[in-house]
Amino acid sequence: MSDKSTSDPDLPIPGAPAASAPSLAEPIEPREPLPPKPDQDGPETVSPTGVPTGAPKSSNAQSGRYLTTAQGARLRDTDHSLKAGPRGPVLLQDHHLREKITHFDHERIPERVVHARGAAAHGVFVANGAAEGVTRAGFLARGTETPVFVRFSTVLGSRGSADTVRDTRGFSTKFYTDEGNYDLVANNIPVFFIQDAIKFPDVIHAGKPHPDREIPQAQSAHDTFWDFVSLHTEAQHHTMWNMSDRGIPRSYRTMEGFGVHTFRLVNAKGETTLVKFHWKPRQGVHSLVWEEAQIINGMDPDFHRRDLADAIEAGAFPQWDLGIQVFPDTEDEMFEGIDLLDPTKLVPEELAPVQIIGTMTLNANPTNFFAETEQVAFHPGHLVPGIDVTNDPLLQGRLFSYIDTQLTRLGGPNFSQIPINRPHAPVNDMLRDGFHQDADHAGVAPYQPNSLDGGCPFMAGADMGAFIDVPAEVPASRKVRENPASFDDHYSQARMFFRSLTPVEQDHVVQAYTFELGKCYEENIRLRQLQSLANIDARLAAEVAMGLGLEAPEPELAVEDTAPSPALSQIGGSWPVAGRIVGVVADDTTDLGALSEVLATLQAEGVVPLVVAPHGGKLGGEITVQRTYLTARSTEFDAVVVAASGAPATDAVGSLDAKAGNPEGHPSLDPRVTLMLGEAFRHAKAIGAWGDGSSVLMAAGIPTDAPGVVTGEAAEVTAGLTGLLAGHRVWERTVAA
Ligand code: HDE
Repeated sequence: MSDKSTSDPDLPIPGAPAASAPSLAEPIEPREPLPPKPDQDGPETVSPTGVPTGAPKSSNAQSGRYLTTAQGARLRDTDHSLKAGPRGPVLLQDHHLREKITHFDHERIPERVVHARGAAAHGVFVANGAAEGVTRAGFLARGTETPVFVRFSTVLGSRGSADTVRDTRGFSTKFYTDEGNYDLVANNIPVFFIQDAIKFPDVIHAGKPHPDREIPQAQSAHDTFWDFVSLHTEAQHHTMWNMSDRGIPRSYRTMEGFGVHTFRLVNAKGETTLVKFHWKPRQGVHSLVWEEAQIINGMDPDFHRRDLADAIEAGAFPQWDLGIQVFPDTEDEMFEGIDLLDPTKLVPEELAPVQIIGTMTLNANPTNFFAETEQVAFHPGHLVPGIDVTNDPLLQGRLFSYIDTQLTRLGGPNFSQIPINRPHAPVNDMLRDGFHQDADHAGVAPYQPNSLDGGCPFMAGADMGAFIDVPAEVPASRKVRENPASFDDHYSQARMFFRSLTPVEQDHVVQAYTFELGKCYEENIRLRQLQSLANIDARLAAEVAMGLGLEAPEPELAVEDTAPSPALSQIGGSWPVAGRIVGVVADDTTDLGALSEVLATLQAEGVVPLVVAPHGGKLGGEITVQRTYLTARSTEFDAVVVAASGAPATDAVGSLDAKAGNPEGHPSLDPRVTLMLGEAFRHAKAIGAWGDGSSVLMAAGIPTDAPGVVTGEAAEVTAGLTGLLAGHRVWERTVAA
């Protein structure tokens, strides 16, 4: 057969209308993608709870009226494979079947090797201008608004692990600035386990599940972790933070964030300053208690993820102030005897106050978890003019690691073209081709210099907003594999941290070490860790040793005493109550008028009341029940309050007789309610009851005159509760307070 039969455009097609054929002489111009067809522009996109997401309609493929293949062909059937007769074999030619299954087979990408479990949100950062004198970064100029995307995470667990495990938390922020993306890849703990990046695989191998059985998941309470940190004592300071309440935050919204390393800022005159970055939550810094964290891991492993998304959806937008501690850029890079290049050391705020340079508000949930939260790629080397790195050996190693990991995780070098990673500043690079290339690069000369593409692009001069590496001196030295002597002190700041905590926080630290070492099988490991504790604080070592049934060792070296830093304690102060959650236990006999008033008063304060009742639906056909005795657990609430029963007038308030005033007993007397109250009491939460609701407290063994328990008229009770919520917990109630 002649080739002419298929390729000659002039060949007449029988029955076809005569038309002028297009010229095929030149390649056609690339064109913009077509707008969506009307039937692909579906209904408004909404969140799982029905709130409009604001995402463009056409971005949600499922909303289009007709299902199509990936090539846009409409489908008549997606439920049956193409077969040779209803009982016949399936035909290989069924493209839709193969496309659907093949795509599904490849839906998973490798999870992050660390920080696999996370949740994220969009927001905006507004600079107050206080940093203008020390940096020329445009996004830190007064009044500049910069879109941000923030991802919070745990470190050790897999993607599907529980949120409230004892662990460090990641706090990564991508600022889409006009001068390029700036990533502040931070943690909720201001120091790190190791001083040199070369140790990172070691510490992570030790913290991850044991390679033989792959247990335990998302925990440090096992032999290999404590083996590493007791042998590698520079980890003791970070570990002390993990054992404190910081290891179990109440919410991502109530965490501080720390850049950990010292960075170098450069101002418009080229002058440099050393800084440490801090995020300060306006919601306060609050934690869970350990028993509560463990219950939540079973009841609601998505606790932190849900909390962040719910708060944003409810309009309780979390906010953080960004601050810097500023140090002179001296030759020795030391401040008040603290080596600023040692990432196991912090600088107490009492020595260098945190100066606020702007505020971040998280105000939108991601539309698609995979596209945004999973595919976002942070990198401490994503810097903008005015912010540079220092020689901290941990930071230097990170600068290599983050691109390298994305090559595997996101399947090639073009991950910055994924929408969530795209800079908002114009990009004009000469990077070409590679897997998942999304750009349709024009021109013929992606090299520099060139004379074919008009010599473009040009290089920006120093005064044109270009990034300039600070020409910092590199001291003449020999090549060595060693640390400076100032890195040798592994204990003085662990001691300072422990001694800066209040007694109740110290008690939590003792309990945490006793729990974690109690989970280790090897006695040698427990003894070695006790030795480190003895070097840090004799009482700490003695109390943990007592819990383990071991002898506390004597300190083996003299550790310098430094002044405590009260700023390191989380307890004390009064915080906004907006976004805190109160469980309101009611039933079918509850006076709906009083109940509505309580709910309205709490809502007016920004508190989120959730009605807990014996059954779902509505109470009295009016008030929506959000939780039942079956679905509620104390851990979801910051406070619990019990409504009065609608029984005849009663003298039950304050009475010790649980049934007084109501011969049948209060209808909320249910073991699940008394469990809820008992837990709330043990976990130092505010508790209230109005009218004969106090009989339910008493049945749960809760003294109505205990600290943090308010009874009386409904109005007094709600006022009392909101006051208590502002302090987060009623620590006076706990043993060690
Ligand atoms: Fe990371 N870290 N890290 N890290 N890190 C990663 O990058 C690494 C360190 C931190 O939400 C990985 O994209 C090395 C300190 C956060 O996507 C990886 C060293 C701090 C996140 C990596 C460190 C962090 C990561 C894994 C020692 C606090 C989550 C996936 C030199 C200042 C980012 C990825 C997100 C993620 C390497 C130490 C914070 C493998 C080699 C110190 C918040 O590249």
